Amino acid sequence: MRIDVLTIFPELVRGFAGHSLLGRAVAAGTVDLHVHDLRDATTDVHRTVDDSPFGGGAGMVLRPEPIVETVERVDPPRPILALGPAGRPFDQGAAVRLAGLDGFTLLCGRYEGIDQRVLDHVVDEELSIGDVVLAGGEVGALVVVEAVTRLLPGVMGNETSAGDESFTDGLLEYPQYTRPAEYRGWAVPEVLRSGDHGRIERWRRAQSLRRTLDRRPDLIESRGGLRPEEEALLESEPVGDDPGTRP
Ligand code: JCQ
Repeated sequence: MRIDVLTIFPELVRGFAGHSLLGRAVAAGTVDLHVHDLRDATTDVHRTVDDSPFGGGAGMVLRPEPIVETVERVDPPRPILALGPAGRPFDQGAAVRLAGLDGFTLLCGRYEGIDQRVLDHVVDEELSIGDVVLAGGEVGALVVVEAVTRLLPGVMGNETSAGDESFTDGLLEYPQYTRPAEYRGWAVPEVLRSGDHGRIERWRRAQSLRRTLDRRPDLIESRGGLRPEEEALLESEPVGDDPGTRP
């Protein structure tokens, strides 16, 4: 998969991409990452990428020329996606769709925004990583790169684990534990050490449902509420309070 990133902080993006899972995927050639410095397409001595907004107001706007000229010179893979708070929400479904492409391009905005003509005529879609305002699109672009590349065949050590986790069936993940079985008086739930795989499966499902009801009722709502067998499971498998929701 080819991923191009257009940014004024190329070293930030390259630095992140050199590490961990993504670093190995790039080294192995599974991910062909091209990072472009928008300043390389400027012509003035100060390599200026921004200017003040028409109509007045605070802050600076990314100029169209460095972006459009970078796109023309590089001919990066489509779609071209711009990161910003006004974008369509990026979620696991969007990550799965992008993971099915041969490539795509991420444009990182900075300052108060990107000249709207770039968004109208060059960018295919705007993406938001959440209802929060960042100083620039770079961290958002890295969120997209990591969420997509970890889904590619051969990127995760465990080929099966990418599917069996939060959001893939619309519920949050159940709690996980590892050794030691007791630490500072905090015991791992007995059921997980019982060896009874049916019981473990039911406990985990009940935990996922309980957590999602408590923390993300919107996710339960969007899958159309609890099914009758899920109601029954929560009745028969008391899971107690969710400590993750304490203030
Ligand atoms: C990304 N959620 C928030 C900030 C303007 C497009 O122009 C702008 C981009 C940014 C940086 O991105 C975000 C963001 N997803 O803040 C302002």
